[in-house]
Amino acid sequence: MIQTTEKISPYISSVDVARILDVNVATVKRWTEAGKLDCVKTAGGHRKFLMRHLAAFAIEHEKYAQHLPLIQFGSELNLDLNAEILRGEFKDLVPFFLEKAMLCESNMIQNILNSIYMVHHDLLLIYDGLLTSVLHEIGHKWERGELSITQEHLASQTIRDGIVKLQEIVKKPEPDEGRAFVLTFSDELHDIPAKMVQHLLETRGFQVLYSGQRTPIGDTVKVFESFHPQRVYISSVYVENLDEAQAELTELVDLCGKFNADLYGGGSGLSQLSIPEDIHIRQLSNFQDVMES
Ligand code: B12
Repeated sequence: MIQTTEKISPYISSVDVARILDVNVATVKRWTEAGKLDCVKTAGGHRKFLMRHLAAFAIEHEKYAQHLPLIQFGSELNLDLNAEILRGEFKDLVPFFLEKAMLCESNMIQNILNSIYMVHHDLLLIYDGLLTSVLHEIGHKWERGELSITQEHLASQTIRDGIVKLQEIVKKPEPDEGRAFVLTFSDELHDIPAKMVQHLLETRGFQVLYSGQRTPIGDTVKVFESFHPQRVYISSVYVENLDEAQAELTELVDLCGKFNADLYGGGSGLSQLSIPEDIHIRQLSNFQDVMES
């Protein structure tokens, strides 16, 4: 686990690239000049590399793949899936990931999530790009009767566990941006989007209290009194009882007003509720919005 709170640069120097690929620095220079190995140039003219540059090179030059943390898919190094990870486009990876999630192959799930993070340093790509698609695909398959309820549970729990483990490896800055409270309504079982919101806010430097599924809003007053969140994020995917959810939203708006907290909301459940114009709730439609909120 990475414990440090310092910012770690994702850039790798030519010397380190040479060490990783077990060649000399002159070779690295030659490859970049020949356009075989991509890089970025600093203002001072130095070559810097990202993991994805190295991985793209290794996919073209298989001999070097052994030096890099490309994913071993079962007994083979599936270069097509590795290439998708590099490009950050997950067409074939989505069904593969879903199958592995249903089989609870948590090591594979973790390897994929960690690799995407290592290559791109971008959690949005994982949350908006991969996991939302996989979870929607679970929903479609379930609707078409292609998945049993148990299979759906297995897959969603494996994915949720994967997010929790990813939280352990992604370094967080000092929590000096303020305090945020992430919650769902009292009839909500879908807590995966809220978990992603928690993680994204932590990487932005917020100290986050996350109360997860089924939070009775009337009961949160003590949290407001002791934690004094400056921001509250409500995630609502499915509303079981419209009147109750509407009443809880009103309660939450009142609490935020009383304790001077900004209220943000997201999820398809919220769109079923009526939100009068004078209510101050900023509606967010995806995780990119959370990063920009
Ligand atoms: C996993 C899952 C479950 C798991 C949840 C596990 C868990 N720990 O979260 C379990 C098995 C418990 C479950 C239960 C149920 N589920 Co369910 N579930 C799903 C599934 C497959 C994925 C949900 C998910 O995490 N999606 C990923 C998120 C990221 O996607 P999203 O919700 O579309 O969110 C997007 C935006 O809305 C936004 N967003 C969402 N939340 C937030 C929050 C913030 C703050 C922000 C900024 C943005 C944001 O970001 C996302 C990206 O664009 C969906 C299928 C689907 N289409 O999503 C069904 C789905 C949501 N479930 C559904 C149903 C019907 C149920 C049950 C009623 C089933 C039943 N008969 O018991 C119960 C509901 C229980 C309850 N009271 O909540 C329906 C809801 C249909 C509807 N809206 O009327 C769906 C759509 C499946 C379907 N196709 O029919 N479910």
